Amino acid sequence: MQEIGKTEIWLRKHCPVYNSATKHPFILSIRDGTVESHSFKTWLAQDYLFVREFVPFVASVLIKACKESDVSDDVEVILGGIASLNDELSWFKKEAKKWDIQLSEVVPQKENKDYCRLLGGLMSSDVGYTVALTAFWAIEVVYQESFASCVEEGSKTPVELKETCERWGNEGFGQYCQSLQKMVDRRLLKASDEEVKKAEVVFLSIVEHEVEFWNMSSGN
Ligand code: HMH
Repeated sequence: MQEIGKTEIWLRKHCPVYNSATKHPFILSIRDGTVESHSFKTWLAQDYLFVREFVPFVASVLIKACKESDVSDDVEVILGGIASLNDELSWFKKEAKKWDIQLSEVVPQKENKDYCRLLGGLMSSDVGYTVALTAFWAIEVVYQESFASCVEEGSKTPVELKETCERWGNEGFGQYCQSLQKMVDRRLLKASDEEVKKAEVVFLSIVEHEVEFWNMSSGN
């Protein structure tokens, strides 16, 4: 029998807040086909700005992995993540054109700025690899699980939003998130109690910021 990892324990323990991120009204409205186009456009524009800030954060995780990780696979997984972010930024530009959004004119909203400030803090060299990696996994897995629910059988996602949902909801992205989760669990096994506690706090904080981020789009 496989032993259950710390991340799985957190997901169970913090199930209500985690579900409020992955089953947020905005996501549910995509899934049931009732989403308003202005909501989707708000999300798209704000997420483009977020992803631009996310790139240096992931780069900082890569640097920590190069310095601290004794497993070379970690570096490869994170580098793969950076490579797909390059593609993702091009995709955002293409998608913005489709929706008539002028990306150069988009102003970050408060929730977005707050989230990017959290990322900025996690880039500090005072934050260890395990904690930074935990944040990285949490950021990716919320999107993966949210959008996967919009492409699963029975979902009524509008056809023009399918490609967006597939970006994060596809199986490959799911496997990538599982790799990240295994990396986190492996690090947590060797971490001090204090470090494990810090990682859990950061996990929760990320999930809460994800809820706020979706709130921007559903106008809550
Ligand atoms: C707010 N969280 C947010 N945006 C994203 N693009 C992701 C997670 C996944 O990369």
